[in-house]
Amino acid sequence: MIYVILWITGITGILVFSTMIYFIVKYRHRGGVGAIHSHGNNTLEVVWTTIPVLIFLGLAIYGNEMWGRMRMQKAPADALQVAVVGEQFGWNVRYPGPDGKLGKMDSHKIGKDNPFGIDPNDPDGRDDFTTYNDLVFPVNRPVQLHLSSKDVIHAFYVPEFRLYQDMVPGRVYDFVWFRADSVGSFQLACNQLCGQGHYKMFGKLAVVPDSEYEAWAKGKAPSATASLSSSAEDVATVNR
Ligand SMILES: [Cu+2]
Repeated sequence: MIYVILWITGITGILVFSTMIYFIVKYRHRGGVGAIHSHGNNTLEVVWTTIPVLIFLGLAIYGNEMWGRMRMQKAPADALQVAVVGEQFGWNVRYPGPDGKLGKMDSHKIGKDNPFGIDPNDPDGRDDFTTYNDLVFPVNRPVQLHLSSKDVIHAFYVPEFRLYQDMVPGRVYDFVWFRADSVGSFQLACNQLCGQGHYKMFGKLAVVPDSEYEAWAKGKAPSATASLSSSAEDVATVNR
């Protein structure tokens, strides 16, 4: 799409600038030649309005089609499932435990005390663990994200991944997935102006070899949000 747009704008630019230079030379000031007064030309106005409208409409339909196709590409079945929930001003992150299954998220259950909207009785979630502003991903392994927000609109943005997705409260976005192909340290930035602390809303993000990821995950205690406690009070202390 970028190349299509580059061609259209490139050709338009060349045509416009050639015409402009031609006119500048042809209608330059010469002694004894008076200026012509023009009140415009309705036919020309209609033509040069209609053409861009059609081009923009075409690009919008084309872009929507491409976006639809991108979203149709489902994450591979072995993708690591990770939930990320934005809040003012930080990132709640939830990883599956040894069973490899992430507790189901329900946007209706998301609240101050339950940022992930997890049902405490869901057995898949019992061994999940959580972090705050700390993300570790294994290299060369697909990662499927479950994105949401607790309060206002935030956006998951990692420029190096070419990955950007707004997170609107009340919705869980689970079509975003990626495969990082080299190790490194990156920053997860919030890309929606979400309040006074927006500037400091960033997460530490590391892409590491698989074994290093496994060791890191093993060292994390299971989140008690997923434990037997269903009292909101207990859940709150755990997620802080
Ligand atoms: Cu934010």
